[in-house]
Amino acid sequence: MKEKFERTLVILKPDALQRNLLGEIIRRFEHKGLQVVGLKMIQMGDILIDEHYAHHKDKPFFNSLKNFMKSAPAIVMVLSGINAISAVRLLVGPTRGHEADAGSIRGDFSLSGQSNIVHASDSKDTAEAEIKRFFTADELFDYSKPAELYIYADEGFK
Ligand code: 3AN
Repeated sequence: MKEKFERTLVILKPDALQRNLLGEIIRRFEHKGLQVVGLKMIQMGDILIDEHYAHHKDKPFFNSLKNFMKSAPAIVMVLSGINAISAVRLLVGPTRGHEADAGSIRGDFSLSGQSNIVHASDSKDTAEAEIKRFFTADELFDYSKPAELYIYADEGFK
C-alpha cells in the first residue's frame, strides 16, 4: 500500500470516560506516532447521533446505541499521520471486543459489541465527512514537533 498522510476522526465513547481510560487510549495513539490535531469534549445529542450512525438507524439496537452514546460526554479527536485511517483502525480492533486481538484497544479493554470504547473512521470519504461533522476549520491545528525544540526548551530558563 502506498504511504500517504491522512487525517481521521476518533471518538472516545462514554464508556472510555467512565472507565478512566482516556489517558491510556490517547497514550497509545501518541506513542504510535499519530499527531493530535484536534481534541474536545462534547455531549452527543439525538441529531448528531442520528447523523453519525445513519447507517444503523433501522437496526434493532439503534435506540440502545443512542442511549449509550448519550450516557456521558465523549471526547472527539482528529489524528494525523501516515495512513492514519487504517493505522488507527488497526490499533482500535474490530467492532466486537470479544473478537478483537489482544494488544488492540478493543481487544484489551472491551468484551462488548456496543460499549466498545472507541469509534474510528473507516475510509477516506468517511473520515472527511466525520471530521467536518465534529470540527470547524479553526478547531484543527497544523503544527510540527521537531525534537530539537524540546532539547533546547530550557534556553530561557533563569
Ligand atoms: P465500527 O465502530 O467498528 O466501525 P459499526 O460502524 O458497524 O462498527 O458500528 C458502529 C457502532 O454501533 C459500534 N461501534 C457499536 O457501538 C454499535 N453496534 C454495532 N453493531 C452493534 C450490535 N449488533 N449491537 C449493538 N451495538 C452495535
